[in-house]
Amino acid sequence: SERYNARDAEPRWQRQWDEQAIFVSRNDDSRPKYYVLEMFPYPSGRIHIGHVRNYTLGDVLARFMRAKGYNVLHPMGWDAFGLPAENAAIERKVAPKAWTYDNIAAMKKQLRSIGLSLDWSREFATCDPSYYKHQQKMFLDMLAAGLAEREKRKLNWDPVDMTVLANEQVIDGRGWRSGAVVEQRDMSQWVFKITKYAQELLSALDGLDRWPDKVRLMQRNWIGRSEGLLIRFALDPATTPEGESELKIFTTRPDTLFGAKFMAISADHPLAQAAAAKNPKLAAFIADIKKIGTAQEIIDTAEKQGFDTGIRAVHPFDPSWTLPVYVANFVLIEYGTGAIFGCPAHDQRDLDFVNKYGLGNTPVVCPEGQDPKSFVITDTAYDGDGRMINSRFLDGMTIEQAKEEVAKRLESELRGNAPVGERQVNFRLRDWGISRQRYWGCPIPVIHCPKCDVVPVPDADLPVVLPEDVSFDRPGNALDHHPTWKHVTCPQCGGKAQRETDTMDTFVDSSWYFARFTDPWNENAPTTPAVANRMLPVDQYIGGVEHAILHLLYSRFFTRAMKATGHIALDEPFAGMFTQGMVVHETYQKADGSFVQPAEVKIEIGGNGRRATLLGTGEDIQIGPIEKMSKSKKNTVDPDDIIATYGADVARWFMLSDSPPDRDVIWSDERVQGASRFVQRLWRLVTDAVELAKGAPSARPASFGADATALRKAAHAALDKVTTGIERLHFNVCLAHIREFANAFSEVLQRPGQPAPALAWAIREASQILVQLFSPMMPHLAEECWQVLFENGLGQAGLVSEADWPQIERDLLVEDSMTLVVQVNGKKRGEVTVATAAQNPEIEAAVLALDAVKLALDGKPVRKVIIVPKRIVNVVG
Ligand code: ANZ
Ligand code: ZN
Repeated sequence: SERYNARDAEPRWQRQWDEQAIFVSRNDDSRPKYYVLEMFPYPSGRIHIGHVRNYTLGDVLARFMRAKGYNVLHPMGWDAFGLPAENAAIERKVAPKAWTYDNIAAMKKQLRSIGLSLDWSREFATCDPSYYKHQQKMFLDMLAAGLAEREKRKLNWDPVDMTVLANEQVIDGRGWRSGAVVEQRDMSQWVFKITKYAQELLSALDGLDRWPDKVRLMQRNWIGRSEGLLIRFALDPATTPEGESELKIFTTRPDTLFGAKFMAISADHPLAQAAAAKNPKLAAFIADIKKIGTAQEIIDTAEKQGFDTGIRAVHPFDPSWTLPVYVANFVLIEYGTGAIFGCPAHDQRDLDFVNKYGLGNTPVVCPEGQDPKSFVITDTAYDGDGRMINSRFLDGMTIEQAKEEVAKRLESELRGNAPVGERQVNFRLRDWGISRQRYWGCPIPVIHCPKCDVVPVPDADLPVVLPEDVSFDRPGNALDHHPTWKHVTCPQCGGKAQRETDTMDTFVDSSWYFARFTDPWNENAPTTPAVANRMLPVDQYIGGVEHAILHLLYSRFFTRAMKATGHIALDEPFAGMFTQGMVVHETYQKADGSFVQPAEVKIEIGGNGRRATLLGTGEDIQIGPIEKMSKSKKNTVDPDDIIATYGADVARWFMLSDSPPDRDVIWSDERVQGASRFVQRLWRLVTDAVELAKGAPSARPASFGADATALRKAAHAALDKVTTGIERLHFNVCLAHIREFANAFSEVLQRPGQPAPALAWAIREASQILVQLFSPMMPHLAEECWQVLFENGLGQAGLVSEADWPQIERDLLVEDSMTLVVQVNGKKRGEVTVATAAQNPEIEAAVLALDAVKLALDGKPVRKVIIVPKRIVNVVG
């Protein structure tokens, strides 16, 4: 038969799916719903291979669930705001809007060529005014509900991108996009009150049992709940600036109070400011350490530095005991009270600090089994379990008992009218700052009036549309530079006023797009609650683990905010979450260190392993480590090239084979070629089967011979395993079962002679099952095969993409043989396979006939044979 021609078949089937609109999901469909969503792409200009993996994973599930009879929602759109569009405008003088929509058109064409079962009728881009109009409305709803606020605070300023960044977007003290060292600035900005939901966002993680544990753990850590005690330390008046009398600290280790050696406050603490007013050296120190970023990583790795303010604090359990108060660079203003007491023996930062300033340490927790007298701390703090020592009334207690005792005593002790200690729960999570000083984003719909302050844009004036006549001839925010856009009259007093020129963080756009997909046609509201509540949550969300914190946490918050403002009636947007691995590739380098693309390299496998040379020149190429595909390392492959050369089905099959979907997959040309050969093999297999099964009876035979039964068993076993494999997203395992079944099937087909009618019927059944099994992974090939079956009177009319998933005949899954371990005198000597129905005398005979058993008995008589049903046979000699 002829070779399967993907280049001809793939576009043909894609057109047919489109014309028949089979992947369009209707909101009035009464079947149970299943919502599959992959993280929507940023329209950078080209689909990369990671997208192909991401969307293929979702597509397999979507196609499978459709075959299982669900009303599948599988939409696609564009996360279209963001900085690259502005950079393109600056570098190439193209308008951000034109650049973005051109990219969308190009990428949409690429996505179509992958053969995804997407409902394009719901497509939108977040930069469409018809989308962001609703986002602006929700912002105003949140403002009214106290979930959005204007706040003045220290902000992460990215000096290269000239914008504010959220804490989440500062990685190792640098902007996540620009890589520039982030500066701290005092600015007013808009925040979403995500902290109002801190506890709820934390508690609800327990219920997300179809999320990866590691993602839940990352969110837990990010939210960072800790239980502790707020303690008011009195300050010695003789040492303290006017107007200050106490220092409030937050501690999670009140048990270690008797090990305290110093107090430390943040450079931004009011007490530090007060002390610096009269102390120029301290002021200089403060200015110096403020240059460092507030990112946790920077603080953790920077050398500990402090400056003694001269102020002395009084120990809460001993009025004659005072502690020096330092300004220190490792205390954050944003956390707790911006002040701590330091217990060096049990906290590494504190220990590094005292070792530098010679303040000493006293251990107060002694590990079980250690002699307190010989327990000394030098360079490593002890943060483990143990009993209290050197701690007066706490001595001998466990840490937990001591914490409780200290809390109780300080809670009941009053100074002024207030207790000295107060239990408190603290969260690391900060409110989400959303103001960005950028043009290409969703305008924040408020107006600043000199008389009325902040005035919301009236609903009737939404959307606040981005102007298109902007210029990027100077750095900063093009919206702010626009000659007229920001000048408006105040909706309240009619006086002169100015629009807010900040736009929203693009993470806002992606925090609710999944909800918009449920009814993107609603012009009057972000969602149609009845529809959204029925179609949500997303049953399976798929995307990269790089979004484990930012996007997933924001979406969980935003869903709650939408609930609070009446747009939706659920809390959790994503019932199932799957984080896929990356596509990685070897790197190739010339002798001068420059990287070359895989397509330029020829690999030969010789006696000394693999050798690489440059195509054309033949110059030696160094094969480097396997790394994430990146432009700089030139180890990328272009999906367009792969699809043009091999077809989409091969790319899809390759993406799913070898590695579990949550692990990295190594791109390998050899294996892609292997996938390509497998496509041809399947095609041949089906066309061969058609020839042999042509005369098959249409009615199911009353009985099947051994050969027909064996084939049917193989087909239904594969069906069973692939079904559960897809349900569990174990796609690589499914592929292995399909290969195994294809092998067994082709053996049957190679037998000489024309098959008897019952076997012919079984061959037809097996062909149908096989084609359906691989149809979620290789849908084009499957359509082509399905059509051939139908044209030869062996299959069903219509598209395989619309066929019901085959029914498993459970009777055929029963194993008819079993394998038992054979032991002689308790030692394993081999295995025996017998019929499941075999009786003990039969099993015994089979075992004693084994050479390995005779050898082990070495002529000794058999005294007894013990049979553990279905598992072990032990021969005692
Ligand atoms: C005394 C102490 C003794 C502490 C000890 C720890 C160990 P988590 O668990 O993350 O909540 N801390 C409090 N506020 C701080 C701030 N603004 N900047 C830097 N550090 C701060 O951490 C709570 C602990 O971190 C607190 O408990 C405090 O140090 C420190 F053996 O108090 B601890
Ligand atoms: Zn006004």
